[in-house]
Amino acid sequence: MVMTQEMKERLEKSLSPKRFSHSQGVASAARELATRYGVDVEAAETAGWLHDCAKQVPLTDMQAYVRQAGYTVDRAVWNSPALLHGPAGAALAASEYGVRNHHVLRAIFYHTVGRKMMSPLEKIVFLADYIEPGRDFPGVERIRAAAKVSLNAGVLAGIEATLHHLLETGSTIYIGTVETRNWILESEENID
Ligand code: DGI
Ligand code: FE
Ligand code: FE
Repeated sequence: MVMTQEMKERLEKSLSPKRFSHSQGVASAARELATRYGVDVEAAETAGWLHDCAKQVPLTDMQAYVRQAGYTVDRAVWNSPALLHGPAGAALAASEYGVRNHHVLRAIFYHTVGRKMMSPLEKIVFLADYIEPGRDFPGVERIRAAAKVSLNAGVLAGIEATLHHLLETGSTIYIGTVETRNWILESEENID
C-alpha cells in the first residue's frame, strides 16, 4: 500500500498548504514509529498522508461520504466536523484514493479519538498526528518523549494533552476519547 505521486497531487489540491505539510509530517512521523515498533511501514506512511484528507470539506459533505460508505457513527461524531473528519477521511480514502487496506482505513477512521482495542497501526497514526515535526504546541516534547517509551505511553500522553486542552477551552469531551484512555490504562501488557 504505497502513497503514489498521483495520490499526493490529489491530496495537495484538497488541502491548504499548511494542512498538506502537516500530512507530510504525519506520514514521516508514522514511518519512523512503524520502523521502531515493527509495524507495516508503508501502511503507516499512507495512513499518515491521508489521515486528514477530509478535514477541509463542509460538515454536510463529510456526512455524505460517511453515509455513502455505510459507516455508522455516534450522534456526537455525526454532528461535529472535528470528530467526523476521521470517518469521512476513511470513506474518501476508499472512494477517491483507491485505498483497499482495511487496517489503513481504520487508522484514518479512528485517528482523532482512538478506540478500545486499537491496533498498533492505529496507535501509530494517532500518535504521529501529535508529534510530527511541524507541531510545536506546549507539551509536545512530553509526548515525543513518551513515544520513545512505548506506543501506549505515547497515545496516553497525547490523549491527556487533548483532555487538558478540552477542559481549558470549556469544550465537550467525547465519551469515546475517555474510553480510549481507560482502555490504554487498563490494558495489562503496557508493552504494545
Ligand atoms: O485534525 P488535526 O487537527 O490534525 O488533529 P485531530 O484529528 O487529532 O483533532 C481534531 C480536533 O478534534 C481538535 O481540535 C480537538 C478535537 N477533539 C479531539 N478529541 C475530542 C475533540 N473534540 C471534542 N469535542 N471531544 C473530544 O473528545
Ligand atoms: Fe485530524
Ligand atoms: Fe492531523
